[in-house]
Amino acid sequence: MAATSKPPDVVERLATLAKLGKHEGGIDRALATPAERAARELFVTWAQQAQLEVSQDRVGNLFARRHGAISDAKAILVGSHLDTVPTGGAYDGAYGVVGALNALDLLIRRNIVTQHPVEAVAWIGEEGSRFPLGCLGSSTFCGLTPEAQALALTDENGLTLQQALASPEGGLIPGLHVRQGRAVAAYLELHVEQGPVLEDSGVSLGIVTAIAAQRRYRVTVDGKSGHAGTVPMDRRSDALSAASELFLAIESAARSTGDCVATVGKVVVEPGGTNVIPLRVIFSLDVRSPDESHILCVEDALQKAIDHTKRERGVPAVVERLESRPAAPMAPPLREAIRRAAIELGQPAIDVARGAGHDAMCLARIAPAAMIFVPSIGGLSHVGEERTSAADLRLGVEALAAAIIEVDRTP
Ligand code: HGY
Ligand code: MN
Ligand code: MN
Repeated sequence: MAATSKPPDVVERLATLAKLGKHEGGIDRALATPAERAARELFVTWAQQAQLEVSQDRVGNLFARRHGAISDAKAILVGSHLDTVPTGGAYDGAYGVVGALNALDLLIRRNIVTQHPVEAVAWIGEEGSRFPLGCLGSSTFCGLTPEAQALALTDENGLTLQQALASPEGGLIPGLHVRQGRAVAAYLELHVEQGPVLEDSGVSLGIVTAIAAQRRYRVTVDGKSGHAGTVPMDRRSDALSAASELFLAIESAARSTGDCVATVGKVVVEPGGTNVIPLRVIFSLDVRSPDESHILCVEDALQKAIDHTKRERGVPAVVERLESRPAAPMAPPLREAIRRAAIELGQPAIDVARGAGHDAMCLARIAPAAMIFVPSIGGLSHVGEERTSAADLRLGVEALAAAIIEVDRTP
């Protein structure tokens, strides 16, 4: 492609993306909604501008391929996700997708031909905000989630992923080549750190050492309803009071392990009347640790607390495990390739171990994977205030392009 137009700027593209799903509390781009579909369409438009070969798999993951010198070589995949949490920021996920497209654009403009094909990727449904499985697109691509199981997942309105992907306003993008197969030589993901380590250290590039193990659950607590004004306190089986005991047991167990983080992020109280004793509470639980045995400690503590509330309050509870991802060490040869790339750019880079989950933890199960972080201002993420400086955003794209070249040379 003759590089006539000016190179796309990652800051401008992210500002364009950030308008999709924008509301006063941040950005909401849940999978297969019109805003998230519009973001996927932008990916296709930008990929076609760079004359990359666009394809889409059956669950909606998007790929933009640049051929390499060795046509039948496995591809180097470089990507992240375009969906967000309900109050997301402009950078979590989107930065890695735009960064991948812009890094490929840099290679094209500089006439740098890689041996391997390189594909920019937009994974669907990484956040698990609408369908109850995180890394939905990448885990299906990697064969960790059977495609039929993914398509059968239902949202809170009982709509299946398959039905959502069939909807004209939020579903699959029509007319794209259907991507088959999952031959991957290596995977790179550029992401904002979502924590304070880089900012505290004054270094702009982070090389991820490993991604923590993560488990997600749904807990259903069943009590007895009744009139708020007439049932004496000693004759209640209040589902919300019982659930509150479980919340505190989870918190103290996580604290006691020293490195676990446990979060009850969503609580539904039924029937939800101000003068009705709660009949049922359904809550989400997200537990992570670099050491999977510590997650089991929290699971055990929760079960003990459930046994206690059943005995003492007559309120039983059931735990469903929705997702379990082992810790994912990042591939040392790729980490060294990123380190060499940083040196070429004359930039310091430090190792960072982080708790956020990423699509890289799925790709790491089928190929060598590695991640590059840039600083998050104030360590903030999953909030509308998520920020990263323009200089760091641009540096990350240069580092990603240099890392692709280094990885391409790594046997
Ligand atoms: O939950 C996570 O760590 C990721 O943002 N999905
Ligand atoms: Mn996220
Ligand atoms: Mn993310």
